[in-house]
Amino acid sequence: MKKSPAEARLYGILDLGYVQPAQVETMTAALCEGGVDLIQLRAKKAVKSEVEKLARQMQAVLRDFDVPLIINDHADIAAEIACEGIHVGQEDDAVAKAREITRGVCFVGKSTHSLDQAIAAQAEGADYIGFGPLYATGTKPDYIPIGLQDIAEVHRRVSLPIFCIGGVNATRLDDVLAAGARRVVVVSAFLQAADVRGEVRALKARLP
Ligand code: TZP
Ligand code: MG
Repeated sequence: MKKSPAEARLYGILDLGYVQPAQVETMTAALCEGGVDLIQLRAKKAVKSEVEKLARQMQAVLRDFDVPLIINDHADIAAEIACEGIHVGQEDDAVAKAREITRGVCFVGKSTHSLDQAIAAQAEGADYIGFGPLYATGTKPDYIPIGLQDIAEVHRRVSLPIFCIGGVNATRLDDVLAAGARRVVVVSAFLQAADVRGEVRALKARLP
C-alpha cells in the first residue's frame, strides 16, 4: 500500500534541473532507499513525451517501495500512467480540474507562497500543500523567499498536510522545525549530495 500525504514527513522531488535522464532510475531508488515518503517528478523543460517516459521509468522502480509518484504540472500524464498524485502550482490547473482530469484517482497537491494562498488551497480542496520557498533557492529562482515567520500560523489555520519547501537542507533543518514545520520537501540538497541515500537517511532521522 502506498503512503498517503498525511502519512508522509519527507518529500523528495526528482528535478531534471539536477538529474540527467539516464540517472532517473538510480536516483529514484537512492531517494527511496534513503527514506523519502513521497516523490515527485519535476521536469520543467522536458516535452510531454519525455516526461511520460521518465515517469514510467520511476513508476517501475517504485513498484518495490510504498512511495507514491506525483507528477508536477501534467494532470493528463498522471491520468495516463495512473500514478498516485498530481501537483499543481498557482498558475496551473485548479485543484478541481486536476482532480477531474485524473478521474478522482490522484491526490492533488498545490504550491502555496503565502498564508492566504495556503488557506485558499485548503478551501479549494487540495489534499496537501507545499509552503515556501522558505529560503532563496536556485531550484525556483524567480520567487521571493517567504521566511520562517508564517510556518506556525499556517499550521494553526490549515489542517492539511503542509510540506515546507525551499532551501531546506541539513544545516537549516533545526531552524525550520523550530519554526513549527512538521513536514519538509528537499530537492537540491538531496540531488547534489555525494551520498544521496546517506543524506536522505540522516535528514529523515531528524524529523518528528
Ligand atoms: N517550490 C517552492 S521552492 C521549490 C519549489 C519547487 C524548490 C525547492 O528546491 P530546493 O532545491 O530544495 O530549494
Ligand atoms: Mg506547475
